[in-house]
Amino acid sequence: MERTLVIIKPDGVHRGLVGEVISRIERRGLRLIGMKFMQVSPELAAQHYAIHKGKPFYDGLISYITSSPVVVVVWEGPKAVETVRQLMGVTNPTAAAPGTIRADFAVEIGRNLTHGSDGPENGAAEVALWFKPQELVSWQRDGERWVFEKN
Ligand code: IDP
Ligand code: MG
Repeated sequence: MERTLVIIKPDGVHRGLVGEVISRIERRGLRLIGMKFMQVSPELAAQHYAIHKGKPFYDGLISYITSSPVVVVVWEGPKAVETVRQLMGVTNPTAAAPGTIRADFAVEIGRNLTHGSDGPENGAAEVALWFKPQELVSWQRDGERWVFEKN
């Protein structure tokens, strides 16, 4: 079972889109296993976005993600990473497919509402960075066999 980390970034929180984003992923069928509302420290932001250090948008990205609280959610499913990336749409909202979260609710790449892990290994690493093991819940939903073929 794959895991992916979703962040509803400060713009999503301020704009009242927390429920909308979670609802789209929830209705798709992924299993929720962890969630918290938190202020991101500069240290955590730097670790999370280490791959982007040195890029022109890096400083803006760190101040954006640390500017006010975010909601962080862990989802589990057979193809959790790909499923969330598809629901979010590509990084630049004006290039994202209609019907995706970024296309439906955002206009600028630097205010694109959500983060989703970009690969299964990265998903596992990001979950470990943001959550302690005891903050994640191992459970089975009623009716899960009607969403996951193997569970
Ligand atoms: P992703 O969030 O779709 O995985 P990444 O390339 O990993 O996209 O970039 C991380 C985040 O950095 C983006 O979601 C966006 O908020 C921000 N970002 C990426 N490229 C730009 C840019 O050219 N200008 C401003 N912000 C950017
Ligand atoms: Mg990324």
